[in-house]
Amino acid sequence: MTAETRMPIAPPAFGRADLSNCELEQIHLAGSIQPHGLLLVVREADGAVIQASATAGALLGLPRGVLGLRLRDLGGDLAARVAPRLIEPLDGVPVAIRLRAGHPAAAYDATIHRPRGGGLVVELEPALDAPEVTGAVAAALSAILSSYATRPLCDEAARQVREIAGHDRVMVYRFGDEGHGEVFAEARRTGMEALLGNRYPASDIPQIARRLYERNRARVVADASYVPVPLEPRLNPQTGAELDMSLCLLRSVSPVHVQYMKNRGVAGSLVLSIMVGGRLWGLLACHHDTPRRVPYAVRAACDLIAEALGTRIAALESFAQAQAEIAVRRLETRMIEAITREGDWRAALFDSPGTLLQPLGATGAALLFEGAVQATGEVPGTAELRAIGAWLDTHAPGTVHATSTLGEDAPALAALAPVAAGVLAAPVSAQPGEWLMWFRPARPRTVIWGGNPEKNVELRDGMEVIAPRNSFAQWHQVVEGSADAWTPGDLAAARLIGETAADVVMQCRSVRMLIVEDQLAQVRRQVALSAQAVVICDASGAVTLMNEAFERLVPAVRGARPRRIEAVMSFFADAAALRHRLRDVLENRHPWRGEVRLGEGEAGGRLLLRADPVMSSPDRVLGYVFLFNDLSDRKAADAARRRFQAGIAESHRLRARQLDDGAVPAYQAILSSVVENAQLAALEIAEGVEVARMPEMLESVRASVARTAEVLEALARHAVNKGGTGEDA
Ligand code: BLA
Repeated sequence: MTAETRMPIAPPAFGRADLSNCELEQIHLAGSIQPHGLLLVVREADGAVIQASATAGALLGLPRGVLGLRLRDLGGDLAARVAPRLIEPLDGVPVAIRLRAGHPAAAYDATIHRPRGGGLVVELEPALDAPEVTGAVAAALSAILSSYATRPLCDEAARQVREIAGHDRVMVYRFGDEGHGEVFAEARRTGMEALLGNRYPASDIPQIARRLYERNRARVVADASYVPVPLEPRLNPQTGAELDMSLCLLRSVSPVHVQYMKNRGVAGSLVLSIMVGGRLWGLLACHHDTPRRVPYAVRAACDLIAEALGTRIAALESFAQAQAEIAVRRLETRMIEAITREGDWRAALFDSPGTLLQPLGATGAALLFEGAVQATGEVPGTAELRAIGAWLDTHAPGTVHATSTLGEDAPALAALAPVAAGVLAAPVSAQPGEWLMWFRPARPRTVIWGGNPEKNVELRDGMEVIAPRNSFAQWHQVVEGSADAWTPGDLAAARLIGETAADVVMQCRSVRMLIVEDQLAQVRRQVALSAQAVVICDASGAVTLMNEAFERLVPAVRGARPRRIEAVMSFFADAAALRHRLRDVLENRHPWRGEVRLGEGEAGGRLLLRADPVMSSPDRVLGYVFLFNDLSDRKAADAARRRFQAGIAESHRLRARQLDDGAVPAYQAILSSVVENAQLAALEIAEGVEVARMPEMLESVRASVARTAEVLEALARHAVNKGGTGEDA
């Protein structure tokens, strides 16, 4: 459970934590110190001590106590040494001063700081002779700088710190993703049991303590069996509140933790924070089997090493990230090349299995894009890949998402664990269902805990009480159904590859848009200039194109520029019936053919309308096409044909009768073939000639037949009048 979900519970005071609230124990309001030193809260206006640890007077040889005394009353050069430092803000790393104090005066290491909430805190620890540390620090720093991998770096740091601090055991304790910790490196006295590799649960170090350790970087417990010395008075008279002891070196530590140390058999500790990128990455924990005070110089030297260690880790992690970035940049170039070469960027990702798998140490990878699925390595089936995509769409839309326990997060997908217990996914577009994903199989593995991680509760007198671990026997836990965790580096690489792919997708789509727009413009020009009258509207009925041929046919639309197809139809007569037809076309997607008449003022012309819905799939309509044919031309042509037929027949009959008179059969045969020829010509004309020109053409043929007949008749008459026979002609 997180601190947030527990917020309604009042945070327990220092030393009053129980199982329900230990995460929130107010450890910075300890109200007490470790007994080997003393703490004074000084009113700066007059230098008077207003709050002090209960034994301060005794330690300084002032049997009546120190409350109300001025700093200058405390003996030695205390006041003189502290005074010059008071011009500093003193709100960060406490300032350390070697000075003398007390009656008789003795040497102390003093640290002064101003806590949040006001006041001046002066802490005194009897001075200890420190070994010369500068040489050791210099050696340690150069060793740290020449390390090129995190583990040997931490081994080296543990060794160097042990050299300087002299504790029996020095561990680099590294925090994992779930807050648990692992002994990542260790230097120990020979003969001691190794703790290297052991894992401890997150609850061993509460979040509130971790936040404190981000500010207070070096902490000492000199003797775990100490009896805390309370501050007197408990509340600061100036603020009326408890003293914020976050930065106090002598702060009494949580009794839960003291018990933990005792359970472990640790009597003295020095713990340093390892900060990487502003976050508590881990701890340098030094344990000693016997009580051990730490001279100021040693603590400072170890603090420096922890600081350098954190910086070096940050550098190495960034280096790993930079390497991933280089690999991804290379991939980007290849994607763009693939577009030019193969017209498809996806080819670059799938041309060899290592391309996608290697940068993330994944065993499988897949791309869901534009409805297609491509995959490499060990991956679930296509339907399952789509199911993962759908799950991501609802649970992590638009973000990089990582899990090493897919089956726990999405129980419906638990069966995929043998190939995909670990999923790392990056979106490649803003479109749902377009993901690049990587997979890792479930890998049963043994986690070695330094004691049963769940045994933080024990029964005392029949009551459940919280208790820090008291069995540190190794406890082996077999973890099943989960994959190796994705590292921040994996996440960074996935994010980069995803972003790169998204860029390429965007670029591709933009290029495609330009090409399609160009093609559209061309087609639009062709349609606009076509002699065939057409109106096109989109699926909603909005007119997207109305060509010139249509405007010539219905000149009234020129000024009106109707925006909807319904409005176009209002230019035709019998609007009510037409609207009914139109609704059937638009709503039921029924094609329709029929005759329409132009409305008033359009000279009553008749048109044949072909209305067709255009479907891209059975349930998706792209729009509608309305083609208009001028029926007045066609009608005129039909009439001309009928006139032609009638005319031909007539001339045939007439002439035939007249020729019969003279009865010259040869003339009759000639006329028959002339008519036959004319009818054939008329057939050709009707098939091949434009409707508009047909009447004219037919008329010319008809006229030609009529003339031929006339000529024939004249000829025949002439022959009869001559009195000769046809045979002679
Ligand atoms: C503090 N617990 C700590 C600290 C460590 C550990 C290193 C920091 C001490 C410091 O910085 O001075 C735990 N120490 C470990 C572990 C190893 C180790 C895991 O050497 C392994 C090798 N502790 C518990 C439980 C609780 C708890 C169950 O085990 C309560 C739920 C509390 N631990 C606890 C508290 C602190 C702490 C409250 C803060 C101590 C303080 O600074 O006041």
